[in-house]
Amino acid sequence: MQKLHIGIIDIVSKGPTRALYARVMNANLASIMPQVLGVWCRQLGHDVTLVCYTGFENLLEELPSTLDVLFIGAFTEAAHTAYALSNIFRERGAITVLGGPHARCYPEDAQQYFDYVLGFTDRETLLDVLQDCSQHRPMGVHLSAARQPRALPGVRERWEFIEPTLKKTPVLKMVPMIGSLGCPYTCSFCIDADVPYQPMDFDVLREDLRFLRTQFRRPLVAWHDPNFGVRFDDYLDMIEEAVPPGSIDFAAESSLSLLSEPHLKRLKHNGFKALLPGVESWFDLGGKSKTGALQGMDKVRQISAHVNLILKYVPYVQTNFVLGLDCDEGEEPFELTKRFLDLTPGAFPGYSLLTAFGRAAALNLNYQRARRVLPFPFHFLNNNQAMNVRPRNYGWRDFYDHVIELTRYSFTAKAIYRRFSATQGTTSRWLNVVRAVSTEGFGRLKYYKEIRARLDTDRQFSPYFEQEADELPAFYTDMVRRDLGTLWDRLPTGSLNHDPYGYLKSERSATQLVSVPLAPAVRL
Ligand code: B12
Ligand code: SF4
Repeated sequence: MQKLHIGIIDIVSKGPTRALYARVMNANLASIMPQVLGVWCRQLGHDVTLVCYTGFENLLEELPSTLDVLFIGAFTEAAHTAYALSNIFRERGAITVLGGPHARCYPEDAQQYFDYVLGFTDRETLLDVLQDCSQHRPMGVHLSAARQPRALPGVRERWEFIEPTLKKTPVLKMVPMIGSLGCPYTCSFCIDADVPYQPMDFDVLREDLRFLRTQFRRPLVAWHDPNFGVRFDDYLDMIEEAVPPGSIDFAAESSLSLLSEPHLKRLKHNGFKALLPGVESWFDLGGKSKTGALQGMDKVRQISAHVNLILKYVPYVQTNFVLGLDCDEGEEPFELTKRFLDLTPGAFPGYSLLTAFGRAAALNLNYQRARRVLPFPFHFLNNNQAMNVRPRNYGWRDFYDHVIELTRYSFTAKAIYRRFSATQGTTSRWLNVVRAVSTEGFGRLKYYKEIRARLDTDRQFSPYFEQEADELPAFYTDMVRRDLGTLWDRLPTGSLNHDPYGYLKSERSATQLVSVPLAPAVRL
């Protein structure tokens, strides 16, 4: 194969920004797969330029103007940024390829704007693309490996891409690692519910941890595993064999069911500084949090006691909740979350508005069948700027009133102070304060209030939310225009809109699927 000039963009910012928080945090959101592709492409003898787009770069200057192929990794919230970039680089003669969460969730939409759209991607999938390497327009080709790759290049091999990315952030430098793919649990709302669990190569992980200690005085590793610690002892044995206890700081997403007290002791001993367990709901998903059939206030008490126990061992804990689930009704779920905050002042609450990300989960077919999916542009699908599923048990005004009240309660001066006092460690304490007073706490409260006010005052809002009109309120179009900056002019015609029922339409010919209940189960 001839030597190709390959560009890779890892989009972690929807558009240009100057925000201080973005300067500190965005490079820490870098994804693993774009770096993996960079390693594989170089191993195949190609010339690679990788840019992690944090919102501060001029991509047209940083990437060569004569690329043969451009790979873009994007979340759905960055789909329009990716579409505009594809448009620009296609005009310059490049073949464009999209991968990442957006490609997995909305392939049929992305195919209109890319030559290739990739689902699961292994070395062979990459080879197929590079060998074919031709224009597929107007509809791109959708390719996916049969399963997740068995192995991925580790930190040492990805270092040539990790190092320049981390140079972009002045203080906190998180190295992305992954110890497993898939998950043995099958929570029906999750993109990994059908993906078999597989550990990555322990020898590579061990070597990577040792290597990191040669690069930093005290490295900080963010595990990107969907559920870290499923084979708990194997992973902790590996860490203990690799490095002296506590010489590396770790952050991970783990389900509560994995965080028993003996496990917490071992995590503390080995430098785990941040954990992000999912609570999701007080009325469902008990399997994930090991609360079984417990519901309501009983579940609040049990989870609160568990999270307070975690906080004794791990300084930073974020508990994740989904707002607007079908099992929720009335003010009780919101009130229960407030009681949880009272009982667990040290935990930072992460709230997500229920969002159906296209093909992410079979459960989304149920929402589509019930015609409950709204066509909010991808730009707003990041779990907070829009909720694209009409709530089953709430009117929109009522729902936003509850969300506003809960957000306000979570970030009052009193709540911030209580969180500060109940948290150990300077970094954890101040990180909680910064998150509360920046876009995440105060920022979202202001935004939700604006949405709620417009439901009463903006004549375009209510009909759109009630699915009586398709016309996107100008408020949202203006926001995309502002956020995309100069990329707005390069958006392909019609690409602001997508078919929110694309998944259902493509599945219609297949056997009628049975309704998927919101209950987790464990696959052996
Ligand atoms: C780790 C993780 C994070 C980490 C790291 C993010 C990152 N930049 O990688 C953190 C905590 C920072 C994070 C943040 C967010 N996340 Co997140 N996250 C995950 C998680 C748990 C694992 C993803 C992962 O790395 N898997 C391992 C990789 C190797 O596997 P994979 O993702 O399946 O990728 C395969 C293919 O897609 C492909 N591929 C992947 N990338 C690329 C890139 C290219 C160029 C190519 C060709 C191929 C390719 O190859 C891989 C191997 O087959 C998933 C949930 C899950 N269970 O998957 C959610 C998930 C990806 N996150 C999600 C969301 C919504 C977010 C946030 C918007 C949340 C928020 N409100 O802040 C932010 C956005 C951050 C950003 N813009 O970068 C959604 C994405 C939905 C969507 N369609 O956009 C998911 C699916 C969870 C969900 N709600 O269902 N997240
Ligand atoms: S525990 Fe459930 S939500 Fe978490 S990664 Fe596994 S399947 Fe997904």
